[in-house]
Amino acid sequence: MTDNQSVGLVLKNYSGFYYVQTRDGRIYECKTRGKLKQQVVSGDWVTFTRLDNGRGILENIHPRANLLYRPKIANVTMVLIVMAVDKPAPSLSLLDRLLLLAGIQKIIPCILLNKCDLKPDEKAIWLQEYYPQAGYKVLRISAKHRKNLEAIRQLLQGQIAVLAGPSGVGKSSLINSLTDNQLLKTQEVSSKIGRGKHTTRHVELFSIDDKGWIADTPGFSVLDLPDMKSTQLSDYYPDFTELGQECKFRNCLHHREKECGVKAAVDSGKIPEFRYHNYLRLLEEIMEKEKCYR
Ligand SMILES: Nc1nc2c(ncn2[C@@H]2O[C@H](COP(=O)(O)OP(=O)(O)OP(=O)(O)O)[C@@H](O)[C@H]2O)c(=O)[nH]1
Ligand SMILES: [Mg+2]
Ligand SMILES: [Zn+2]
Repeated sequence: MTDNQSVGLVLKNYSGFYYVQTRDGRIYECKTRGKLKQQVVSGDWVTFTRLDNGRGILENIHPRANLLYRPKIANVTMVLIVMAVDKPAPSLSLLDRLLLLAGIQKIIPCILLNKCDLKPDEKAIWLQEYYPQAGYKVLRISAKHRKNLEAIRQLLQGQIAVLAGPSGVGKSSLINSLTDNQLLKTQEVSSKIGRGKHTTRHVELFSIDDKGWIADTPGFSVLDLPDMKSTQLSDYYPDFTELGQECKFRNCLHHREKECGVKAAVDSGKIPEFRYHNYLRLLEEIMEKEKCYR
C-alpha cells in the first residue's frame, strides 16, 4: 500500500459509485477499474487510491470471511434475529432455523425481542425464558419507542450485521431508529396483505457510531439448509452439547436411539418440547436430502 492509498469498507454501490468508509469514519466516493467491476459487494474490505475531493479508485478486494447471497453482502459477522413479542407472535421454528443457518455460516446470532411495549404472547415468554439459558443473547427492545437501543449499539461495535426475521416484526423500524433515517419504508402489518413486498434493490450498510455496521436488508432470504450430515446438526445446539455426553451412542442423532441424554432432558423438562420438536423437523429435512444423494 502506498501513501495515497487507504483501506475501507464498501457501504453501498449506487449508480456506478462505491461508497467506501475508512476507519476514521470518512466516506469516499470510488470508481473501479476494469475487472473489479461486478465483483465488489457491500461489506467488502478494499484498498483504494485517494483522489481529491473525497473521491477514490478501488484497487483490490481483500479476501472475504464469508459471502451471503440474495442480496450479496460480504464479511457478515453478526445476525440480529428479530421477533416481536406479539403482532406477529414469535415463530420459534423459524427462530431455530435461523440460529442453525447463523451457526453454519459462523455468524454470531443475537435475538431481538421487539415490540416489548405490547403484552407478550405465550411463545414470547418461552423465548425469553429459554434461549438465554441455552446460550443465546436475547435483548428485549422496542424499535418504535426506542427502548434498549443503546444495548444494540454496543453489540454492533466492530461487527458487520444483517437482520433476519419474519415480516412485520419491525426490522425496518429498527434500522430507522438506529440510524435516525426515516427513508426506509415501514408498513402496517394489516396493510401488507395483498400487496407486493417492498424490495431493496441495493444493499446499504449503515455505520453505527463509526464503529459497527448494519445492513438495511434481511441477511437470509433463502432459508434452505445447505448440504450437511444429519450427525452434524446437534453440533449447532449449544444446549444439547453437554447432555449429548450422556448418550449411549457416540453419533447419537437424539432421534430413535435408546439411552439418549437429549431425549431424557426433554422428558424431564430441561429442554422444552418445542425446541426438540423443531430439532427433529430439521433433522428429518436433512435426512430426506441425504437419502436423495445416496
Ligand atoms: N407496538 C410496536 N410496534 C412496532 C414496534 N416496532 C415496529 N412496530 C410496528 O410494526 C409494524 C411493522 O414494522 P416494519 O418495521 O415495517 O416491519 P419489518 O420487519 O420491516 O417487515 P417487512 O419489511 O415486511 O419484513 C409497523 O407498523 C411498525 O410501526 C414496537 O417496538 N412496538
Ligand atoms: Mg421491512
Ligand atoms: Zn442422543
